[in-house]
Amino acid sequence: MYSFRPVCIRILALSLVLSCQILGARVTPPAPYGPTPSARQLTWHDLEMYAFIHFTTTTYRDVEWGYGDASPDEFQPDSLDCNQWVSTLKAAGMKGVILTAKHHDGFCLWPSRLTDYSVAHSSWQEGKGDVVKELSDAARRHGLKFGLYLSPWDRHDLRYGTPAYIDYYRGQLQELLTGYGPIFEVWQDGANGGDGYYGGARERRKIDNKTYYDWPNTNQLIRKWQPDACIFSDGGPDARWCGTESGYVGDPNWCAITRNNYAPGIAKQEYLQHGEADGTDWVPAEVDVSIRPGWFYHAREDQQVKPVSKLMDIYYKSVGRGANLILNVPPTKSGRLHPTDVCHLLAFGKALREEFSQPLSHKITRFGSSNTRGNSKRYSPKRLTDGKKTTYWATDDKVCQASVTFTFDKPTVFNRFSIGEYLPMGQRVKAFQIEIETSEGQWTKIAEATTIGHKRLLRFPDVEARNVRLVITDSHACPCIEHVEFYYSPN
Ligand code: FUL
Repeated sequence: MYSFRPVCIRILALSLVLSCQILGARVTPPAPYGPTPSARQLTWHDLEMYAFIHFTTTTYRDVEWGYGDASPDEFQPDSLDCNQWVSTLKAAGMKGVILTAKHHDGFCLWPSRLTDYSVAHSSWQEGKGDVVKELSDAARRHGLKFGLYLSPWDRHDLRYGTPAYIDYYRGQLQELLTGYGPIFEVWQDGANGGDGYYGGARERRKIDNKTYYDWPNTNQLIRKWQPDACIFSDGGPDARWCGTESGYVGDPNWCAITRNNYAPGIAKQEYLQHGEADGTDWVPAEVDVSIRPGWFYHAREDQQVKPVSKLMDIYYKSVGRGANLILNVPPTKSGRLHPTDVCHLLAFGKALREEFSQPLSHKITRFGSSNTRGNSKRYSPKRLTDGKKTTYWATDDKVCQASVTFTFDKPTVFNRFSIGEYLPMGQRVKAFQIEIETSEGQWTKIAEATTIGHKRLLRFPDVEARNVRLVITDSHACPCIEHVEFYYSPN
């Protein structure tokens, strides 16, 4: 007798096998190349841009590095308004804010129980003020992440240079990292100028950058108190200095370095600007730059606030080269941001929104590729524009040169391009270019670049084309590209 059930089961099994193949379940993912980011670093990459706030007694002395002898009473922000800071920063597109809780002058912006050199010993708000609390609360209210800078160099404290100071520094970190909610980044400055007040000694103190601070143990404590915080310094461990304070990271920019050669104060600038293609550790670059010439507010610099065009240039040379950008905005003596800084920041936010306001990938009707991993849908070039952070276009192993052709529904004008690698597979691409097909059927290069990493942004004059090609010209291993986007910017 004809049995219907086994046939059904066979058909079911066959269609399961077929759909598995079509969906690419059988195709193995590429192997990661080199070091890869931790979960906390992946979250950090997505922040892209946040602000720095430099504020302390130094603001009132009109200098950059306070000597450490200012009286706590000199700190008098009579109209402190952290809400104004944060709402301005948010409108500028910042995703977080990092405060100098203590700069080199040693004055603490929170009521530390471990020193009498703090807001608690100032006549400001009768010793009841706490800038760390005000800013962390304001940041959270506006949905911005909060981070802290605690200067290792302390020109005020008598203990500086002795082992007792390290206990003090760690005790301060504990107060800050356990008392103010989640912290996304801890900033360790490598600057160490030597001379200072040091409890009245007024002398030059030299420490050995490599051994004095015992960073490995301090960093373990930071991990204990704030496991999700990224630690920034000249050598990481999580994010590195970009080797300059002028507002750019090198090109190429590799996320890897060989970490053990660097620590706060131990930096090779040229090396940190580019990272190392074959570095052993994932330590991506952060670009620190101020909106003014100095890090602290000086009225004499009111005419030198960076204009939007310069801020945009910095953005393309930091975020647009796969780094994060930390833009410093120093409050004035009153405790508010200066109107010029506010005006430039708001205009910058508007310009950024305009820059990326017209994405065009939804107009792409056809995707072709010279190679797709295992011919699988899972790694298809369509993944480049699906808006998902977990999918990517990949090629077969050993295919390190490959292209994707995008066909728009009609000839389309664009002048910006964004591309990002799928970072859990490491940083792979060394060089790529964008080409358009001319009306004569020729392919012409319109832009080229080196590394990609989290994001690469390209600006070029308007071009019009229906067929556009992304060509990966060189890669350490088969490329794994997470997104591409085309934009038309009116700017
Ligand atoms: C430098 C410091 O010396 C500056 O004052 C500022 O804090 C800057 C962000 O880092 O190394």
